[in-house]
Amino acid sequence: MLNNLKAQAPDKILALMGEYRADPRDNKVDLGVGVYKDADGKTPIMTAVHKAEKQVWDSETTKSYAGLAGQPEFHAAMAEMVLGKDYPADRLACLSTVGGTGACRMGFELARMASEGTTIWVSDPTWPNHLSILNFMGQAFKAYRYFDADSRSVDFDAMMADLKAVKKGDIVLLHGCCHNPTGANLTLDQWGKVADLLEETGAVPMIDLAYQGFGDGLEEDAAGTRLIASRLPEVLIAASCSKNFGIYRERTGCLMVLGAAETQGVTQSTLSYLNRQTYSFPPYHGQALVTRVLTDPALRAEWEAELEEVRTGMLSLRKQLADELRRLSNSDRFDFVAEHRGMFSRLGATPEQVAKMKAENAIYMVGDSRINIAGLNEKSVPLLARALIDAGV
Ligand code: PLP
Ligand code: TYF
Repeated sequence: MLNNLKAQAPDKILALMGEYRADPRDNKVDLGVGVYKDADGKTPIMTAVHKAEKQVWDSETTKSYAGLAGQPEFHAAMAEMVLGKDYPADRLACLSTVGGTGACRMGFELARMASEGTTIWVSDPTWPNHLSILNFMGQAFKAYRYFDADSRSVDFDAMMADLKAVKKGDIVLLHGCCHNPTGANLTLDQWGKVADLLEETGAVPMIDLAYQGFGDGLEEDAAGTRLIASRLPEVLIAASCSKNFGIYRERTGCLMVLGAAETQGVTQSTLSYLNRQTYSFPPYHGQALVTRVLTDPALRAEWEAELEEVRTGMLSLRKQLADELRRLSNSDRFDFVAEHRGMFSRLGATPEQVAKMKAENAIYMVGDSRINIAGLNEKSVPLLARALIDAGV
């Protein structure tokens, strides 16, 4: 039986992580996998999260099974964070999932059950896992143009032109903020135009929100999602807690589904069913941590301050890199680095240039020239800038 299996191509981002670890050079710079790192290259446990963890440890009296769909208090806290205090609870169904990846997967599964023959529209480019999951599911999908390679910004006209072809019941997958892999994002005005188009066509938005708090701020990063949620009758939101709470390995995420109040009950039971068919109960620990952090005022304030530090730290690295590249290139062609938001920027280097920087400068970035800004520090910014210019980017 097992000899029927074919080797699967490894995840390129995770493979790069392994390659970096094996590199003996001590000047190496890791700009690969999307994990936040401080100036010392560490991925710390946030102090508010650590305190919440102690509280959970002190107060927890059982490890018996908990909710199949997850914990209602986690759902309420997440809904409030993502949708705002006045979110429509009577129209909302929630599912705790195995990370944001699990939320994406369950969202795709729900779409497939609810909308026969649906096509899922994804940005070109998008997070490679979206594509690999859709391929694995045998789910039909199409790409819409998103990124203008010359300006390294959103090609909004092209995006809208492609999305004109969506049909009623199709799903349009949007990155809520901090687009992965490009770093280029929609303005609020553009979100409004996307909402108009979705209203006209009857397509259903699905928003992947994996970096809330990493772009312009916790509230600001939810603005596009909230606009869509206020305008469209049905919306899917796949939220991840991995980055903004720094709890990557706890595998914590939430799929939120907004619909008519009459469909809320069946939607909620379908979500529970999806968890049950896949792994039964979702991981509990991360939900408990996030709930405590979001609902305890002191922990919340501490977490928000820490998250803000992470966000502004990445912004100042962006500015430093853009300034350095402006100086070295004697041009403004790298100014987009300071315009982009979130952990990532796609720099526009060719695969050959990316390989050259890895070989000659020990700088690791994803093959499409996506860099993780948080992998930089004050010392490595000038090294990257120099390497980019020397490689002819
Ligand atoms: N969606 C996007 C766009 C991502 O970049 C990520 C990765 O971090 C995720 C979803 C989900 O991450 P996780 O499953 O670790 O929560
Ligand atoms: O894009 C990234 O780097 C993050 C982390 O299979 C990640 O989203 C990368 C690959 C993967 C899962 C998570």
